[in-house]
Amino acid sequence: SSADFEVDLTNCDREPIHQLGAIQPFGFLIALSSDWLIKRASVNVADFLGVKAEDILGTPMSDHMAAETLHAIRNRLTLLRGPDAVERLFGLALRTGGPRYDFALHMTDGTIVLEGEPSAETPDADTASTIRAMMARLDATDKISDFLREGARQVRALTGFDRVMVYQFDRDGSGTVAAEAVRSGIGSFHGLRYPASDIPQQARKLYVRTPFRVIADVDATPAAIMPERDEQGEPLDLSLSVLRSVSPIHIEYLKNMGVGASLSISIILEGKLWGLFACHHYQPRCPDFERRSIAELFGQMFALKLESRQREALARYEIEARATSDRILASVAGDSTLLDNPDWLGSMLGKTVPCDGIAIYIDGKIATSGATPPASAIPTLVRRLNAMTSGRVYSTDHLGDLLPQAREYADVGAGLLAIPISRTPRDYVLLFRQEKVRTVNWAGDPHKPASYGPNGARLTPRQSFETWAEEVRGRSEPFTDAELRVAEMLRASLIEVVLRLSDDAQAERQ
Ligand code: BLA
Repeated sequence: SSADFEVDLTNCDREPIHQLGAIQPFGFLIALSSDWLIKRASVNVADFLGVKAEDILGTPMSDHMAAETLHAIRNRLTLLRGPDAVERLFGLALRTGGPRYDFALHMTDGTIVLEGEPSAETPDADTASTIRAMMARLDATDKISDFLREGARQVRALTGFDRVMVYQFDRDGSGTVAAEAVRSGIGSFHGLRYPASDIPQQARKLYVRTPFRVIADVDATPAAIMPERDEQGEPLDLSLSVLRSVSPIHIEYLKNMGVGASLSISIILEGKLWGLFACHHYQPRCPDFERRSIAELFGQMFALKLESRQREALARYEIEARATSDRILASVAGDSTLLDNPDWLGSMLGKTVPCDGIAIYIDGKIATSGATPPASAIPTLVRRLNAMTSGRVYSTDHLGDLLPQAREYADVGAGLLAIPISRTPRDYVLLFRQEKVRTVNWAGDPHKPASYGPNGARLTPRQSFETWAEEVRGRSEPFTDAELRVAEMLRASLIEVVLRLSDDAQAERQ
C-alpha cells in the first residue's frame, strides 16, 4: 500500500506515484459518488469552500456550489469519452457572485473526481490566433534541430519558465537534451545525457496517459485527501489528477538542482513517449489552467508535426540511400579494384550509414580507413561472424557481447555493422562506431547545490550523467532500422556485382 511504501533509490520503479494520497495545494479535490455525494475531499477545501473537509463528507455537492456551476459540471460529465478522458471547464463561479474557478473532471473506479483552482485574473485572449501563430513559426523552420529549438522557444513564451528543454528518449530509455530555450545568464543543459532511471517507468506510463504535468512549488506542503482509504481499504487512484502530489525522491532531485517549479509536456509519437518538454523555473510558478491547456494542445500539435517530418525524412533518406547504392554498384562494375579501397567506400557510404571507421575483408586481405580496431583483430572478428552463418547484415551497438576480445578496443569498435559481400559468408564490409561516451560533452556541473538532500549527490544532474556514462560504457549509437534496411539492400546488390565480376574473370581465364 502507498502509506507503507518506503521509497529509496533502489525501488523507485515500484513507488505507487499515482496513489500518494495527497494533492498539490494550488487547488482542491473532491471525489463524489455517482449520486453526487461527497466521498472524499482534500483537507485544503477549507481554503476554497470555507468549510472543513471532515464536515462535508457524506453531504451532497449541491450544498456547496452555485446551482448553475454544478449543472454545467454535470452536463459535462456526460461528455466524458474513453478511459483517460479529462473534461475541463473554465471561469465558473464556485459560489454565486463569488470568484471564478477552473475545473477538471474525470472518473476513476466509478468515482467522479472534481478538481478546482482559481481562474486566471485576465483570461487568455484569442487562443485560436495564439496557436495559429505558434504553428506558423514551427512550419517556418527547416532542419529538425531548428524545429525542436523553435518548439522549446514557444513553450517558454507560453509558460514563462526559465528553462525549457526538449528531452528526447533513446531506445534504451536514457535521454538527451536535444534542444533548449533558457533565460539568459543560467547555464545550458543542451546536449547532456541522463540515464533511464531519472524518470522511472511508471512515471513514463503516466505521462502517456496524462500528457501534462506541473509541479508548482517544490516547497509546498501537500494537502492530504481524506479519508485516505475508502470502505474497501483503497486509496484514491490519482493517475488522471491534475493536482497529483509528487514523489519525495523527485522533489529532492528538483531541489538539488535548485529548481522551484517544474513542468513537463509529453511528446507522443505513434502512441509512444518520444520525449518531453521538460521545463524548470527557479521560483515557484503555476501557469493558470487555461494556459496549461493551451501548452498541452501545443505539445500535441508539435508531436503531430514532428511525426510527419520524421516520416518525410525517412522517405527522403531511403531515396538518397538507393541513389548512393546505385552509384556504388555502377562504379564497382566499371572498376572492381574500388572494392579494395576503404577510403572510397567510406566516402560513398559515410553519409548514408554514419560510422567512424570502415574495414574491408576480401580473400583474407584487410584494408581499413578511419577509426577501426587494429587490423590484427579483424580475422578473429570475421571468424566469429562466419560462425553465425546467416549471410545477412548483422549489427550490434555492443560488440563486447558478441566477442569478449572486442572489449579491448571498445573505444573505437563498440558498434559494428557487418555487410557480407560474398555468397558464402567470407568477405565483408565492416562499419565501426566508437563508444558513445566519447562523442558526448559534459559541460560541468551547471548547478552545484550547497547541500544535498537525504539521498546525497546521486539525485543531481552530474551524478546522473556519470550513471549514464557507466551504463553506456562499451556501447555505440545503435544502427537504426532504416540503416539496416539500406545495408541489406546494398548487400544484395553488391553480391550480384561481385558474382558477375568473378564470372567475367573466369570467362577470361578460359
Ligand atoms: C519525474 N524526472 C521526472 C520528470 C523529469 C525527470 C523531466 C518529469 C516530471 C517533471 O517535469 O519534473 C528528469 N528532469 C529530469 C532530467 C532532467 C530534468 C533527467 O530536468 C535533465 C535536465 N528521479 C531520479 C531518480 C529517481 C527519480 C534516481 O533521478 C528514482 C530513484 C524519480 N522522477 C522520479 C519520479 C518522477 C520523476 C518518481 C515522477 C514525478 C511525478 O510525475 O510524479
